[in-house]
Amino acid sequence: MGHVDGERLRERIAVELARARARTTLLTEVVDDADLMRQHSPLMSPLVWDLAHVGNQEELWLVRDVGGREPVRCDIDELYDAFKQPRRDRPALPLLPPAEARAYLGTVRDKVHDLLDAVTFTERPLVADGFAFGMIVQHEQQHDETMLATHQLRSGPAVLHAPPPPEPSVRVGGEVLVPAGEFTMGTDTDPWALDNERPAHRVDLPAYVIDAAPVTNGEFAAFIAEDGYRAQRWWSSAGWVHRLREGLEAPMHWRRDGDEWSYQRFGRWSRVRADEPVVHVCFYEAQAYAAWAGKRLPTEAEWEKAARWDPATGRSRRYPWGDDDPTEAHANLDQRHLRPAPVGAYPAGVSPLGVHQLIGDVWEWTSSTFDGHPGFTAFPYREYSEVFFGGDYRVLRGGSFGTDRSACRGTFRNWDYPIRLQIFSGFRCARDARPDESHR
Ligand code: AVJ
Ligand code: FE
Repeated sequence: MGHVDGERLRERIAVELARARARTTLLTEVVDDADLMRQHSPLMSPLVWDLAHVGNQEELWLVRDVGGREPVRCDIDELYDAFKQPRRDRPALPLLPPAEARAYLGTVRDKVHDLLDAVTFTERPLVADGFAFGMIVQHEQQHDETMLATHQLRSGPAVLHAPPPPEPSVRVGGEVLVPAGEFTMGTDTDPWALDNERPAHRVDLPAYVIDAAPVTNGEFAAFIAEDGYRAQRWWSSAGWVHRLREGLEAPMHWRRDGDEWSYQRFGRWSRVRADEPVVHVCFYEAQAYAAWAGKRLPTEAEWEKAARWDPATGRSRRYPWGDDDPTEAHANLDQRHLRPAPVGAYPAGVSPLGVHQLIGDVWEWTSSTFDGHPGFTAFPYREYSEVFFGGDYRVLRGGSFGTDRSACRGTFRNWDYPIRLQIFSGFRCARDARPDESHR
């Protein structure tokens, strides 16, 4: 890493750290202390836990590991260890009160700026290309998205505000054929890609067809209207058991208003907008809808080929639109808007094959369980990804309106239990190509 590049990287890291912290601050200053300490759902931590956990991870990885500095405080490591403290138990812990948590984050961040001034981006893997800093930026942004999901679950008057997303400017619908053949999945070169996105490897897929857009509220409402929730034949056996136990009848936060549907978005109720991607559905609901539609969910590899493969060059790109970082024109990211954008609102984000809104708007459930790519090695710690492999987790792709662009790429992988719907989860459908389609 040359001197000039090193300076540019230092600047980029400082900007990204500041952007993450501004978001954390916003999400935790719009509610009062009692609200920060409260658990809004057993699925979520009190916001003040996320807050101090963000600081603690930054201390562990940057201050102590990269910097080799004295601990800021080592009496709280256990409290903020996600593996030692299950979410439902977190409100009962002797957590740092909000003012103390904020002071802690400030002290840690000051030390990180010290460190950033002094660090050389050597070939030591943890610091090469600023990886550890990038990992911590993404960690904070991921918790910010989690805190945003907590905001969606809290009751009371609205405290978050944002302009509406853009209106559609192109007509998008139907399906796109992806021809059979190999493509490169994963990456070796994206400097801040996390361990589970690596290594790059070739995957050969038969021809398939994928929806040009995520499934919309209007489409999902048709499934409800045709009694999709009551017809066991559309549901997997695990899905049906879950649907009965939870009494699922519609996406989370929906309510019937006469003949129509309304939904609650960050404390405000409004009529459900038909052309917006559906959000807050669990994997089982997505799977049932797909079966009803005569389709299925895409595999993770199918999602990634549709998002990254460029038929003109045979190369896999970083994003559907190419290798450039996302801008406002490409995708609905960064909590810039507080809801998914209607289908057709991001023509500049289209993939070479004509698939829209793969990045941003809603996380998309895939049919794949979460596992390492062939040749996976845990880095820098097993607890980020590896301990979740081989479990019951399903992979989600593409990021949501609440995902920051630093934590979103064509290779980025999210995962959760199939019953989860408090995350900003939606989906699109796929199917095998028929012989008459694939030999044109
Ligand atoms: C990748 C979103 C599943 O929030 O559990 C945060 C990210 N890992 N802290 C999560 C994460 C450690 C993770 N997800
Ligand atoms: Fe974490």
